[in-house]
Amino acid sequence: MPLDVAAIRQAFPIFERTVHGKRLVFLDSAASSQKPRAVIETLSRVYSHSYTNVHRGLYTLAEEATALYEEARAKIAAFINAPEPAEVINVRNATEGINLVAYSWGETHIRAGDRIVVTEMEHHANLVPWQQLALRKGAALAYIPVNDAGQLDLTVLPALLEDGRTKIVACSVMSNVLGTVPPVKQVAEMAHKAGALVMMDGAQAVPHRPVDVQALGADFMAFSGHKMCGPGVGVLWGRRELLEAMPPFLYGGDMIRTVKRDHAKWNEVPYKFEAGTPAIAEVIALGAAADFLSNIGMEAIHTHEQEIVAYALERLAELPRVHVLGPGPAERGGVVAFWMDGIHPHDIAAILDEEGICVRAGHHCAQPLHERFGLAASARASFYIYNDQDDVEALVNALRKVERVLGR
Ligand code: C6P
Repeated sequence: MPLDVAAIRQAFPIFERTVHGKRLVFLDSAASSQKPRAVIETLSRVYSHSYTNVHRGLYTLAEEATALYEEARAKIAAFINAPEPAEVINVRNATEGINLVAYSWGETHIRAGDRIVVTEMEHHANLVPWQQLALRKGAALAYIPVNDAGQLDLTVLPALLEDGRTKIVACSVMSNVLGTVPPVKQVAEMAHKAGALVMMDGAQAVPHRPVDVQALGADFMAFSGHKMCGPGVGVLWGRRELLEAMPPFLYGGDMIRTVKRDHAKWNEVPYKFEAGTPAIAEVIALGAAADFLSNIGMEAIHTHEQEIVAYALERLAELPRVHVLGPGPAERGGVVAFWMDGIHPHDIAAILDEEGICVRAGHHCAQPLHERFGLAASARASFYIYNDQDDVEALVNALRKVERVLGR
């Protein structure tokens, strides 16, 4: 194992507790990760020592808080290799980041007759904003399909791009259900040749593997702080020239340069897109989360998750009633969604909970994808830096109990 999981677990206070008298086996980091002491302490330190509003006060404390907030922006920019911190916009969550693009860029660039391309594996957050934009504008919405192995079928893309009607392609860097890591770089190259932009959803990728927005050729990338050991905030990154040309998404304080009775002028990026008081302490703590992950090493985290997911797939194959969605270990991140013959995923989750194991059950905000596989729901185990083979062992043993209790 490339990570010292025992030492990492020590850094997370939550693992000191038990659930139903059992060791906590947390397999739901794809929904939201746990928080290390470094992040919790940063939040506490900011609130007890350095908290004020930012970009407003002229006193020492306000300057300190502003500096910490902007330092965090720079850390987050470095984490995804953004060319400059000003391209990083602090938002509530990945969902808000994508909505920002769909409203701001979308309202000004999408016209009747244009086409927006999404994929069948998108989370609702990178699907519904585009679907609704298409409906508002009278544009077409087209899907890149997912094949039976859970991979994107890119053979349809040239035809969707060649007529020049496609203006943006919305594509996840990693599926939250299949775990699939599609060839987004290739998607971006194809889209750019046809004059289209790419909105990459990095919510499941940025916390788990090195993500370089420049190397991937992204135009926009949204991700969630709460899935990468940070607090409940999100990030939108966009190329500066695009952000400069986009109108604000929300109006109010801080995003403004001058306001007259009948018109207003906007602040520069990124402030133009950060209307109102941001989640100051949380953003600063997200900077601490980026430091925490960088110190472990994103490459090592990725290798660790590949090893653990390969082991999980091998062990789950021992269970005849379990059917795993998605591709083999080489093409997926640390997410394993599955269904069991004749057993509802909610019942699986309930029995696993009795064993102290947290998994998610439902459609995971990816209903069209579940429909594609003829399912209403699935159970999902997702892995992170604090999981090891013992957790997989616990999962497999608990699934045997599910079979004993509920199998007919
Ligand atoms: N997926 C899951 O359990 P927010 O909630 O806005 O921070 O992230 C939305 C989001 C966007 N894209 C992908 C690929 C995601 O997985 C998520 C969040 C969680 O799978 C909660 S639904």
